[in-house]
Amino acid sequence: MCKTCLAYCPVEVTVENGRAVKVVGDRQSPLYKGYTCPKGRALPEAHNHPDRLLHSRKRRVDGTFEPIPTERAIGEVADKLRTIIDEHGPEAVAVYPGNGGVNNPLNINMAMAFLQAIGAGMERFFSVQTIDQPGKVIAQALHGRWIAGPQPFHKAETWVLVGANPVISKMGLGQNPGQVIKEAVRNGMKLIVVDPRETESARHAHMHLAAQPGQDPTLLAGFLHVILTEGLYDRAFVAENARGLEELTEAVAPFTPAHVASVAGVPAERIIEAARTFAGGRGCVVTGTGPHFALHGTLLEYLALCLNTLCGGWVRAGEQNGQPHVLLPDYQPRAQPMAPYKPWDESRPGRLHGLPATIMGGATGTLADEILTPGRGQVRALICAGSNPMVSLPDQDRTLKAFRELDLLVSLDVEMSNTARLAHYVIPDYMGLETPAVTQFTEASKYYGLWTQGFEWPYAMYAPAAVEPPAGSDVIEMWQFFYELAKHLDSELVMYANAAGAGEHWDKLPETVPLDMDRRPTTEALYEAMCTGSRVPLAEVKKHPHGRIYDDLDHTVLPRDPDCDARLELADATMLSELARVYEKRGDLPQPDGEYPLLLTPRRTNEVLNSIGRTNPRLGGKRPYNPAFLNPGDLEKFGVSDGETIRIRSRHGEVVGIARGEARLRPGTLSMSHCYGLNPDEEERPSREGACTARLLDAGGDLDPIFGQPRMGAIPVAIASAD
Ligand SMILES: Nc1nc2c(c(=O)[nH]1)N[C@H]1C(S)=C(S)[C@@H](COP(=O)(O)OP(=O)(O)OC[C@H]3O[C@@H](n4cnc5c(=O)[nH]c(N)nc54)[C@H](O)[C@@H]3O)O[C@H]1N2
Ligand SMILES: Nc1nc2c(c(=O)[nH]1)N[C@H]1C(S)=C(S)[C@@H](COP(=O)(O)OP(=O)(O)OC[C@H]3O[C@@H](n4cnc5c(=O)[nH]c(N)nc54)[C@H](O)[C@@H]3O)O[C@H]1N2
Ligand code: SF4
Ligand SMILES: [Mo]
Repeated sequence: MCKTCLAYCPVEVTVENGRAVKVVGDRQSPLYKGYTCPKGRALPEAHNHPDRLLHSRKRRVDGTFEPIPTERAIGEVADKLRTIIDEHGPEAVAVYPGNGGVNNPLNINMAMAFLQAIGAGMERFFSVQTIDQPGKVIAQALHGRWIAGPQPFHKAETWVLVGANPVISKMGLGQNPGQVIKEAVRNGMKLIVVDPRETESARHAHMHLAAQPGQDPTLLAGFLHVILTEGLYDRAFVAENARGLEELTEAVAPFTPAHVASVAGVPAERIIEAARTFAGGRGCVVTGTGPHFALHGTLLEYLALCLNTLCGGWVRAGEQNGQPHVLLPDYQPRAQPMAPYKPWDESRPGRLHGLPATIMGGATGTLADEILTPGRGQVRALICAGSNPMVSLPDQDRTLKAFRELDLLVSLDVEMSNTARLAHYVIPDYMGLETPAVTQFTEASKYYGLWTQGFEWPYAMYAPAAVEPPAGSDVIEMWQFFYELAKHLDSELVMYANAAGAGEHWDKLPETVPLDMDRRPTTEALYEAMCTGSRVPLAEVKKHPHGRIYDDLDHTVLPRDPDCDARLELADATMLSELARVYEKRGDLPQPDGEYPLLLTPRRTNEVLNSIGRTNPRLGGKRPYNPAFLNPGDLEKFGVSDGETIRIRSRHGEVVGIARGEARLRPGTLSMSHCYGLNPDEEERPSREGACTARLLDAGGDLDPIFGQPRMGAIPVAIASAD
């Protein structure tokens, strides 16, 4: 399987002399039918890259690196950690796992187990999700989770994509998203896309609303207004399964089409038409990273969940489970909610910004401040596990300043990334084709909110490793690194296996598996342990080398349990007061002005995954930089020509980029991909490595009050020719 992203596409690998030389999609896959994206097909070039890290490196005092045997490097890291823990406590140690670890579910699992074992706990687990869409998990907790899952996309009659572009990101739709969308539309689905760009996913849409970036909560409140005032919702479902309808109706009353039109920049008739269209069939409103970055991500997700509850987004009794289990535990889905709960704890305040402890763990947007702020719990050792915070964390200058203060920075990577270049130790990992694969991770990601990943089909697959790491290399699997580190520190690791849930409520509680600390288990054995109690035994899944759809099992949703008194919450007090503020302040978000007339919005590039693939000659090689896309009218307005080098300035920072015209973009928007560029202490070469948009973001500015995500989208910026 290609495990570069959670789509986990099955592939056919041609191996010559022990090296992968060609990768194509597996045509015999019953679900993917041969689909891959360019990143999957470029896996050979990634694995065989001449600059791939094959040995550990240790930083010298002058900043250059010397090779060091991996075992010795781990021993030295452990010694340094012991000194730091003795002096400052385990809270001084943090882990930041990233997308480079997605290829093996044991990686994150073991990173968490390691932090628990040394006593640092989840507050020192800085997950990538808290700078992604943490609002999804928080909103789901506040609204309640529908156990039987959402309507599957391929069966839905209506669908709204709010700032999500699955054709490029594969998020939400992992299997040939372009084709799946085309087919759904051909079968009658009314697809509505809300995006400042007429995206690849919008190409077949029934409606495209190019709303003002960041004003999505207002737009969704407008949809609710229309649906509630026109009585277009499912009364019987709401009466049986939800509460708070009156309060919600009152809260969205001011969001009249006229108000929404004036804030979101979409004509009132189009808002009414979109709301009626969505309510006219069964389907879901789902959200993506774009609007989540504009500070009101939780509210946005909460309003989307309310729309889904009102208009039949959830799977009912007698229908098929929307996200059936195969390698997750056997459980009986019922047409009922998990009760809402509060996912934060004010009685356990964090160190910074008055943020409470949440189920999300550490607030990654504040990681630099956690390093820079003295006191108990100051982070002094950071392990970056398949992550590249030098370009992925908001506020690059602050990240550099913080990382220079660290007593210990370790990077587990496959190349000398922006972050590895600053590390004290760099440890080389296996790559995706060198380890076995199971689809349980993708299945389980459904618990991280609506439209994260998960399978709409009862599908599972196992694949053995296709190749060995290059001969003579000294690599270690990421999970093994944490295991060895724990062993050096005399800590006992306990792994959580087969977790079916998140936060407080679980479909089934995970099994705890204490690891043998004398003899290191194999990856295979741990995969077996992780699938303990799965609906279908892993051994059975292994019999089908192309994967299998288990539609012969019963996935029918049972009726609501008569004893169940849980209800979906339509009127969470925190959310409704945020909504009132959004109304009062017309979006509650700084708007473009004469000085900063454009809004910077994020987007994804098909050839790379964040910073992964930039150095692959077959991917980044074609266009190694991230253009600054602008509407051609804006190019003219600001006197910039297509291809010209420009300075992009926000209230916080500045970068140099290359302007490109894109007619599909809403005027007033500057659309750019992230995770490009070099470090602030390196020479900027915009047409070679691109521009790091993190420099334009302020990690100490506006933060989400619950989980501390800084504003990362809809940022007012100005441009000027660099000449
Ligand atoms: N401005 C801005 N910032 C953003 C975003 C945005 O849209 N705009 N998006 C945010 C989001 S959603 C996310 S998820 C984060 C991403 O944040 P990160 O996960 O920190 O970023 P990546 O570039 O995905 O980092 C992956 C790292 O893993 C390495 N790698 C690749 N393969 C392997 C492997 O097999 N093993 C190991 N050990 N390492 C490997 C790569 O070389 C790279 O250094 O960025 C966030 N930051
Ligand atoms: N090829 C590729 N695939 C990826 C990644 C990658 O880097 N490359 N990254 C992976 C990661 S880490 C993640 S989290 C997922 C993300 O998956 P998605 O969220 O689907 O990511 P995008 O494709 O960037 O889609 C976001 C859309 O939001 C729009 N947008 C920006 N600002 C706003 C706004 O304020 N309002 C609205 N309504 N729209 C807005 C953008 O124009 C863009 O079309 O993708 C994953 N898959
Ligand atoms: S990177 Fe492409 S080929 Fe690989 S899993 Fe994701 S979508 Fe599939
Ligand atoms: Mo992400």
